[in-house]
Amino acid sequence: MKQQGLFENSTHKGESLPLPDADVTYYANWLAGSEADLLLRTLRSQIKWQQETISLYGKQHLVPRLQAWHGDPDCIYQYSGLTMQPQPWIAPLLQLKERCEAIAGNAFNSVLLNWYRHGQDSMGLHADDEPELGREPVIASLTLGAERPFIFKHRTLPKRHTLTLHHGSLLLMAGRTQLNYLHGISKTVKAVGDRINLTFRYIYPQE
Ligand SMILES: O=C(O)CCC(=O)C(=O)O
Ligand SMILES: [Mn+2]
Repeated sequence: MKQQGLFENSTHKGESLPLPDADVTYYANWLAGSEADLLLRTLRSQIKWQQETISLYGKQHLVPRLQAWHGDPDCIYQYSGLTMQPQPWIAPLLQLKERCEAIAGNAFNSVLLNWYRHGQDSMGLHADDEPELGREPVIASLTLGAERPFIFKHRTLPKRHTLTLHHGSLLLMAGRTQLNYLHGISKTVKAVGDRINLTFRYIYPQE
């Protein structure tokens, strides 16, 4: 018998990815093309995009993409020595948050936005496993714009899986995905357009 995934009750058709020790569901056409186009234009202009500097092994590096962090006022997110204070919700983000909550069956209180301006913008392999996300976080990841390969790499097994994330698609990562896999977006020399990714998250307040 097929195992019941966390997200199978949705009216959208999701595809469960063949990843052992993980729970990942992909909705290729979560948003209609016209809606995704409008959102891409809206977010390019309405978000206060910033290029952060992070410190790695004592050296300062510009993050190879633009970012923004929005959420409830107490949602402070820390990674790579950066402390991100949330910008308030704006209407398009709040509406998306509610739709992600409905399909994921999980509450979100924050969203990280990444704008990959061209093929030289990227995100190194990592897991979303910071303590404030809890042990088995549910993360809803919306892609707008250019298609880029999204890589999953198992932490201990020789298992890699690459998925091309479509304009308007939603990727839900849950269960033990972050414990067992790293994920990322590589640079490419191909001429690719820009891409915005939004990851809705639930941040637990830290003492
Ligand atoms: O751009 C993506 O699809 C991935 C973004 C991501 O992994 C993150 O924001 O933690
Ligand atoms: Mn991530």
